[in-house]
Amino acid sequence: MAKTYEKEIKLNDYSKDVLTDFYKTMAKIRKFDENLIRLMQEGKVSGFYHSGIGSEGLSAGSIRQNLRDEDYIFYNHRGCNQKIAKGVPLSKIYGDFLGTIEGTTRGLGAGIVHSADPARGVLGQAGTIGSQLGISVGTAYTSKLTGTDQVTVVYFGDGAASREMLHGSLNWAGLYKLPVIYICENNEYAISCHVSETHAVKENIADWAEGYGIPNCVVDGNDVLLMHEVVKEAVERAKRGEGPTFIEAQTFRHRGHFEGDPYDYVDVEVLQGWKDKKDPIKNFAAKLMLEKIVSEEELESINAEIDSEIAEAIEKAESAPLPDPKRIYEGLFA
Ligand SMILES: Cc1ncc(C[n+]2csc(CCOP(=O)(O)OP(=O)(O)O)c2C)c(N)n1
Repeated sequence: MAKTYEKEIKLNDYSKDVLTDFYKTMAKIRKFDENLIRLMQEGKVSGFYHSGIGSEGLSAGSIRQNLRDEDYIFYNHRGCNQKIAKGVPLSKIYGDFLGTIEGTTRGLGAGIVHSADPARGVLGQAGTIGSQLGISVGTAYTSKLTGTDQVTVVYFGDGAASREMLHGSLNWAGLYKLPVIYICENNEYAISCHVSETHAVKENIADWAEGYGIPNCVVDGNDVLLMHEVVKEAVERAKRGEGPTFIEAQTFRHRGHFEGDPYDYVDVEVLQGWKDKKDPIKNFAAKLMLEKIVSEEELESINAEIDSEIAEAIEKAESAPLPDPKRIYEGLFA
C-alpha cells in the first residue's frame, strides 16, 4: 500500500524569495481563475471552463524551483494552474480563451485544453481525458534515448487514472525506467462520480503503481512545501536515471466540475471544511505571517501587484485582434 509522504519542513530552510515565489504563484493562479470566471459572467468568454480554485498548492509546489523550461509538462483540463506555474504569460492564456491572436494558438481559441508553449516545456493536454499519460512516456523515452536530463511531469485527475491509458503508460515507464513523474490530482470526484466508484484499488490510486515497480506515495496536495519536496525528490531520482515516480496528491475543488455545474453532489459541510481548513493559500499565508517571514502589508502589496499584472494581461489579450480567417489553414496537414 502506498505510504503517506511526510517530512518535517522548516520555513527557515528556504529563502524568503523562494517562499514568496510560492505564495505569489498560488495567488496569481487563483486571481487568474477568478478573473476568467468574471469574463465568462460578462459574456466575453464562452465554452467550458474547469476551475482550479482550491488546488493551487499542488501546481505551484510541484513546478516552482523544481522544473526548468526544458523540462516537459502535460497538464490536465483543470490545468491553467500548471501553465501559470510553468511561466506561460497570463496574456497568452487569456488570449486562448478570448480567441484573439495574443493566445498561444494565435487565435484558434484553444480554451484550457488545446494550448501549448513548447519554449517553456508546456506540451499541451490531449484530445481525451488521460491520453496525455500515453504521450508523456514518449517525451520521457526521447530524453532517455538522447541522453538529456530532461524530466517529464504528467498531471491527471482521479477519473483519468481510471482509464486503461494509465496502465500502458506505467508499464512502459516502469520497464524502461523513464524520467517521468506522475502527479495524480485526486480531488475525489470525476464530474459527479466519487473516486470510491471508479477504482478497483480500495485504498489509494497510487497503489496502481506498485505492480509496475514504480515508487509511489500519497501526499497532501494542498501543502505547497510538501508538494515541492516530494516532487524535488522525484526529479532527483529521474535525473539519476532511477526512473519514474507516482505521486497521488490529495486535494479538493472549490467549484463544480465546470462553470455552471450546480455541484450539488458534494456534501455542503465537506466542501466548507476544505475551504475553511485546507485552503492552500490561506494556510500558507498564515504560516508565513506566524513565523514573521512576511508581514500582512507585504502580502497586501504582493496581491496588489498581481491585480495590476492581471488587469494588464487581460487588456493585452482583449485588445489583440481576432485572427485572419486564413489562420485556420496554418499548421493544417492533410
Ligand atoms: C476518455 C474520456 N472520457 C470521458 C470524458 C468526459 N470527461 C471530461 S472531464 C471528466 C472527468 C475527469 O475527472 P478527473 O480526471 O478526476 O479530473 P477532475 O475533473 O476531477 O479534475 C470526464 C469524464 C473525456 N473528456 N474523455
